[in-house]
Amino acid sequence: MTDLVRASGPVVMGVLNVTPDSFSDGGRYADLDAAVGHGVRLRDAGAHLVDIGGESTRPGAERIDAATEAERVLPVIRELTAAGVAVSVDTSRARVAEAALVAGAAVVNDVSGGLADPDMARVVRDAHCPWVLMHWRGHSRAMRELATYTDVVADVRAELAQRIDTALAAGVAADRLIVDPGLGFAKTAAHNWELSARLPELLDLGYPLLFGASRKSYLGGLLAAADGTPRPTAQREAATVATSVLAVAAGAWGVRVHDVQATADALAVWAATGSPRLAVPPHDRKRTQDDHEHGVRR
Ligand code: PMM
Repeated sequence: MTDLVRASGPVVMGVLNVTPDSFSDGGRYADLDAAVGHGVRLRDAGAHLVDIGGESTRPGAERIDAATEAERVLPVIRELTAAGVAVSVDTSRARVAEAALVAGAAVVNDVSGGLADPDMARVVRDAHCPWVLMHWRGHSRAMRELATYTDVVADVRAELAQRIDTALAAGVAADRLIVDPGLGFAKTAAHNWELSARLPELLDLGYPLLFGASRKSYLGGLLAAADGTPRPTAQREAATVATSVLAVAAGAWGVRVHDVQATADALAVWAATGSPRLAVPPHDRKRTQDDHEHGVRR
């Protein structure tokens, strides 16, 4: 596989959740053939990586054991890699990651950024594979109470810097690391918008940045009906595409999305227009932040 971490163009990661309860595509791909078929379609639609997860990280979700998680993801990883599809495993368990790498996964996508399992750094170091370190403060059941920050961007940046330092101290090579702000993980809608508006401050860490906004509930809240009913998950695609283009234009390395075709098409338009970059002067970033705090939609 070419070196994805150093890829210059935006990387599109397609989501393949093999869980019975994932919030957006829950249960639909639990059957092996259906999951493999969907993974191949994601690749054909333009996904550089298909991200396979066996445990729901939905806020409030119950945990499953490692054996169940492995049973869900390993057959799908084996079949997809045999079909030539590049795969990442979405897990925060070292045991599952290790088995997934043996089964053919090329990347570990760890929503806990190494915090959930102290053995993860060893697994990643020995495999010399890319490791997505997402910003995380606790398992799904607890994350709502953990959404308190002094300045969400500065705090997420500092906590990601700690995760990077821990990984490097464990012997993981710097050029294997990718960071992710972890939208929706111990974050309110206002936190997610502020992180989106101030991505350059996270890019300043000097690592490739993965952005995962696809279909998340803060988009449902933004697009809520007049009576406050959130926009249903399946109707958040245009908003997802907008987040993808804006994140990439701000300098993100990649985006993690459910509808790969829609985002790949939008990124093709962005590339054909000369891959324009957003340049947000600091005073404008501050204004965006203030607007969010006062509920102004820009
Ligand atoms: N979000 C989810 C799961 N895994 N991984 C990364 N790196 N970044 C994310 O934002 C992220 C993730 C939750 O969303 P899903 O249920 O649609 O997979």
